[in-house]
Amino acid sequence: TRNLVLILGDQLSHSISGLRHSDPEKDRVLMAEVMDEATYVQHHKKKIAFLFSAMRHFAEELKEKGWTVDYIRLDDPENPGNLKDAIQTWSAKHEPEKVLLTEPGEWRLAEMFRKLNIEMLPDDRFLSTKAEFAEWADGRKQLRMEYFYREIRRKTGLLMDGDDPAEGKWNFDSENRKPADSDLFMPRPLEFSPDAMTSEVLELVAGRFADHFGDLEPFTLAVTRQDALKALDHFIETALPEFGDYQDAMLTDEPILYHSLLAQYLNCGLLEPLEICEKVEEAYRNGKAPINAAEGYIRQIIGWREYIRGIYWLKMPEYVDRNHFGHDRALPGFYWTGETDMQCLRSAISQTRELAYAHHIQRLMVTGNFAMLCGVDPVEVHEWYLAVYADAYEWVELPNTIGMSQFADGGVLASKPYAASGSYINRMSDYCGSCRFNVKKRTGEDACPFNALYWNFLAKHEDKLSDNPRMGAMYSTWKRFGSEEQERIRESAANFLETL
Ligand code: FAD
Ligand code: DLZ
Repeated sequence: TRNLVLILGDQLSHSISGLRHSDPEKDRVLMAEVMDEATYVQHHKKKIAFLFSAMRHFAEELKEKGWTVDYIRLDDPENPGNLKDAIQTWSAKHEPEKVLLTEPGEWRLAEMFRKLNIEMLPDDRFLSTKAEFAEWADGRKQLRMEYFYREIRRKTGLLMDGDDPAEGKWNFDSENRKPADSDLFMPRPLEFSPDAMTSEVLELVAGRFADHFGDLEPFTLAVTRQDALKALDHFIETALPEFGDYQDAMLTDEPILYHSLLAQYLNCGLLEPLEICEKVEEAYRNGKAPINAAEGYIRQIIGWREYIRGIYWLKMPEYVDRNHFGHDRALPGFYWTGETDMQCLRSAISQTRELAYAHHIQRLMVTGNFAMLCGVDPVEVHEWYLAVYADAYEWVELPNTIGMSQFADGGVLASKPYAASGSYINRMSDYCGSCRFNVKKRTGEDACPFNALYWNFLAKHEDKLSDNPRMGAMYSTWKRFGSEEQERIRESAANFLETL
């Protein structure tokens, strides 16, 4: 053997650099299902099953293309348990000239491979490199996604008419904040029946990970590129046109609304960012989707996703320890059970347990917002998000959690905390109508807890937030409450926090 090429669970792309730099005639591929990766946080059962099945299908595709693949299954008696031992044992077996891989998406693994002196090739499945992001960030006072995004629009030519953005504006977000009504004709994502290989994985996961969070079945995710492409086409045809309008909306009985459910395919390599965006642009150019939908969608992928990755590599390893507000409360137990009387949290957490999915506003403005208002330790919040979503990998989850949702980085990523009271949730959802708490009330036992928690949070962190020009109006309102109402709010919040 010349080279031993390691392919990780989130590197399931035929065009990945590790394979491009190798030769099926001379090199062999190593893939391993290992307990360490499956348990370093308690990943959702569906996430583990999804990834193991996608890995097995990918290994088969590689073999069909002529590669020699050593695939170590979790239940293989020789399973080494972790990636380091897998490399060392398989290197001893085959004595390759060198071991190589595409750099991993996570600091922890990158450090481990660096220490082993293994050759790492850049991961070019992104539209910008780490170095380009660092260069863009260098010397800027503020790192705002919007400006980075415009550069990628120019670089890729996506939604550009010559030098100008399509329809004269870079960003149509102001049109994308409509609440939604339940609709019998709402599109549904494509569902895929488990084949024999997936069924075998489901049995394995049921046996080995019974104590992990989440429902394993029904299992309807795609596990091959071919099926992920079908899911992409289906989204573009059925949901993209409304994606923009209802991007921020939440409904109890509609966990997915007009979202694409594509992040898990994109993040493990079954789909590529540019091919998704090109298809979305094509739908727009053919009159099948309006600009606010196409621009809004493309911005999530070439803007937010790339920007988040840039922040991760720019700020790690210290970023994970950021705790701007000094929050130290334990994560409430109901994040694992959904058992709470707050309808919004119950709904978002229950669907997370069932589907390993919640959409962005549920993650940001329900579970994330609540954790920040309660003062939960950001590391506990981070480990929860990393575990419970099928699309979660640290490079994308961590900045979204630490930066965007908890403001624990003190404003590297967001210009102000995404803190909101019950009235935001009421405006954007149908949760409050069926909730035991009254969203209109600020204090008292039956008041929506988000309300007192919100004002209590602002009051508590006045020293850190009141200078922020975007927070000024809220602090003026707080002052207008007067000291008696302020005291009632503090007491209501304290009473509620006692119950957690
Ligand atoms: P859609 O709503 O259809 O959006 C389209 C695509 O845009 C997504 O598939 C995703 O690739 C990309 N995207 C959208 N928003 C973001 C964002 N903020 N950051 C990066 N990419 C984005 N996304 C992950 O992929 N993995 C995570 O682990 C993750 N953790 C998050 C944690 C928190 C606290 C928050 C607030 C957000 C997190 N996100 C994460 C971002 C976003 O919520 C998900 O990408 C999205 O909900 C995935 O569902 P979808 O594919 O239906 O997305
Ligand atoms: C997330 C994950 C899981 C659950 N299991 C494996 C595995 O058994 N083998 C593997 O190679 N990769 C796995 N992964 C993905 C890795 O943890 C991933 O490469 C890092 O999270 C880097 O993004």
